[in-house]
Amino acid sequence: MKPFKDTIFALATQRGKSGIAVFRVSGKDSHKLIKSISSKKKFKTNFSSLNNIIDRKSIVDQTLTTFFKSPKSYTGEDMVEISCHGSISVINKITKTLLKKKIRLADPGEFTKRALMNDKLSVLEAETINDLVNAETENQRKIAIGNLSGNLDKFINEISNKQKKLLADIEAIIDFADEDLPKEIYKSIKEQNKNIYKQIENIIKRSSLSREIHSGFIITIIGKPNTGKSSFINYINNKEVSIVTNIPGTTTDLVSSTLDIQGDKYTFVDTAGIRKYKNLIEKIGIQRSLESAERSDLNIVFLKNNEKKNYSKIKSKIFVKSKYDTNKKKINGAQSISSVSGYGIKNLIKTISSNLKKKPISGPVFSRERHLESLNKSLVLLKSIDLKEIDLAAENVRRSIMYIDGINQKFDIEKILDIIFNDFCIGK
Ligand SMILES: Nc1nc2c(ncn2[C@@H]2O[C@H](COP(=O)(O)OP(=O)(O)OP(=O)(O)O)[C@@H](O)[C@H]2O)c(=O)[nH]1
Ligand SMILES: [Mg+2]
Repeated sequence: MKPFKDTIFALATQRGKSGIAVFRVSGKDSHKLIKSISSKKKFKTNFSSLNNIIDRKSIVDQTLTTFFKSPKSYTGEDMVEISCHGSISVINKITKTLLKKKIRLADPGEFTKRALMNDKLSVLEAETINDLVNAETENQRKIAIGNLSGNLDKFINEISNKQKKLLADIEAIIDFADEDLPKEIYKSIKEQNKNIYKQIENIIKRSSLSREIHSGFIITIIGKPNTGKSSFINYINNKEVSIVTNIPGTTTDLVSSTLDIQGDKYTFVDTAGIRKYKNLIEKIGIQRSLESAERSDLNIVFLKNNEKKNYSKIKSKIFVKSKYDTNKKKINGAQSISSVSGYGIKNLIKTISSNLKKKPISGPVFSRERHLESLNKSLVLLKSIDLKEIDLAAENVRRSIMYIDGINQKFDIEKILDIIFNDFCIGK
């Protein structure tokens, strides 16, 4: 473990009024520090106890304090967690009390960085923790918690070991060219290579799908003025997101709202719609509607009558006619809804999600650009391997190993020599 010089602290919970708030302290002075500001003078390791935080002999707050002894803590260092009452004044006072002790405020992610440096977490696990903290929907959470169990590292190590075996076999051809090598070795090398790059291809495919889960789907609402676009947005959000009036042209700018529908993230964008404009505000609003429609995954077009042909240039769309409660006349190819009675809205949501929903993803996925770039580079190298140019083939495998190992940052080319002699029976 590499010891860090200073001791850091941070509020681990959101700043604001809440039942409790939690402070974290990490570093070699944690134990000394907590004793110097506590009513308790002895802290049993990894045990929570009732403890008054004291500043200049007066009680700041009654807390639950836990001391974690290195290396059995999140960061691997000595750590303290203080669960205090969650008021702004308590949070401020404890912050001041801690700052007087010459420990410093932690940088963003510094606890996890220390955990990483102290080998409590792998690079991939540290990245996943961030995904878990930022997960907004059920599917994002599922992916992050699945990845936290170390299965990304397992995947990388498995691919890396297969690549090293492949390299060992290729190097055997180079090093022992004059000796009797089994004829099947060329076939075996090709098969091994194909097996590796297929695995990489699959995980890249799965990971791209997971990125959609991360960023979610964008759905833009367009249509003539007064067709009930904003009322629909307010109905599904169950609150006044957009202004609704009977004046045509009420909505002028884009109004976004995000919903979790069956575990997926959907961002609905209410717009001014697409129509003739009378002034500059309307012109800009309509321009923005078109831009939003262009970048969205699905567009919902609210119809007044049967003006479907006006929207022939709009990609992936479904048509809707609202106000069913007052006008039951249906339009062919459009779903009827009402934002007053709720008629047809469940069905419309079903249509939207079945249009967009991808198969649920199982198994490890890589969510970061850094990972996907390395996987892609490694894939290109492996696919280019030609055993007629054996030296170049070996070099390509070596470089592809570098990219794969770079994902969880361990690179040990020496191991390959061991594999040649342990795993391959030369001279037999
Ligand atoms: N009865 C009934 N009235 C509705 C329904 N949806 C909207 N309205 C009314 O229709 C009028 C226009 O509704 P909005 O939701 O503002 O329509 P919009 O398409 O957003 O209009 P713009 O923003 O002007 O483009 C308002 O008076 C709403 O109360 C509905 O389902 N039933
Ligand atoms: Mg509107």
